[in-house]
Amino acid sequence: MKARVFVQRLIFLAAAFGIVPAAAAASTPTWIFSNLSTPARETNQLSIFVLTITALIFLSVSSLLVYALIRFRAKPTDTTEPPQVFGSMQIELSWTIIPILIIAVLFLGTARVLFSVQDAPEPKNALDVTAVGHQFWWEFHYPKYGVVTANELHIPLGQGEEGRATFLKLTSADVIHSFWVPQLAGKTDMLPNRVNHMWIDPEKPGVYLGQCAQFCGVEHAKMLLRVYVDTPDQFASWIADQQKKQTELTQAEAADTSDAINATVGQRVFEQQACINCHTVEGTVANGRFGPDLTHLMSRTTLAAGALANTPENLKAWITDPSQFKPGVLMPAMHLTDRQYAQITAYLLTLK
Ligand code: HEC
Ligand SMILES: [Cu+2]
Repeated sequence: MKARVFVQRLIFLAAAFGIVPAAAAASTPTWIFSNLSTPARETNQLSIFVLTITALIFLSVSSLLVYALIRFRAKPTDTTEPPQVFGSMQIELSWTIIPILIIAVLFLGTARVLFSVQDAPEPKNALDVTAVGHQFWWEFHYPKYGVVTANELHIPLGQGEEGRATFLKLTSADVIHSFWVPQLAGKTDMLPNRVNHMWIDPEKPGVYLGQCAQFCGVEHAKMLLRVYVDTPDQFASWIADQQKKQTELTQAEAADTSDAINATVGQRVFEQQACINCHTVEGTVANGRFGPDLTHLMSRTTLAAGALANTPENLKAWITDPSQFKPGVLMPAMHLTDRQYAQITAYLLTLK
């Protein structure tokens, strides 16, 4: 074999066994072996433990195999079959007992982590959040604060003196989704008519990226998830902002028929369309529940579950024809005029 072919095959093997993808993934924010929360850390330690044991088994079996292949290979001088061995109590006992012991160790180690993560008592000061999966976006409720938001979850720092863990109830409004933010915890499915639980206690403020981890339809790949871990002060002010309601149109404004492109006219146009049957803007007549809550749309950095950045141009393009960004999305193009879209956009931009 020529050296080049050999090197090519080596590279192919490395790629196939995940070395190259793993090296590339190690630098991304969704790398599963970097963990910044207790459940993720415990799961990670367990997986390293299991990997070590299985790697040792692999190494000893493969080196014994290679040794036997070389040591006992047929020699040109061999004319008869080597001696045949039938049945050996010692060998059979050892290859039964050793694997049982190994399995017992793996089982006990796994059960310990499983129970310590699953049965962790909820601290008194914990934050409760209910997360609902939708095709193809996330809804978040903060029952104690009366706050509802979408796609970008804000939670407080989980560790340290003022740390507050977040306890999540997970469910789905339609099909099965799965909540997965690798640096914070393992994935947990969101099932219709069932509530699953998980908790996270992030140790560093910042943005953590996640993704729906259960194929849920055509736009599954664009069901991205952002978790903002705030300092206690940031979190308190975020909650205070989210609790604010938007203003209703006065009777005069609602009766106004001007065609200007501004927020007031935009609100009137928005409220005359089916938008309000699917979206809520707290404090106004818009109270639809099928799509994301838009009350504080401008507090989010992305639109449509991370599909695009939340800029005025993107916002207008999105409401004009959502399927250009997410083909198969459950929000229809409303076939309004360009002026109407500009008016609605002017209104949406005020939803701070
Ligand atoms: C049939 C229900 C329906 C109607 C009508 C509808 N939408 Fe939507 N809308 C949705 C759904 C569902 C999504 C989530 C799409 C996704 O991310 O997959 C959405 C997403 C959005 C978003 C992005 C929200 C976010 O948090 O990122 C905006 C903005 C929006 N819609 C505005 C509008 C406006 C303005 C109208 C009226 C012109 C409208 N929608 C009409 C269902 C609807
Ligand atoms: Cu999903």
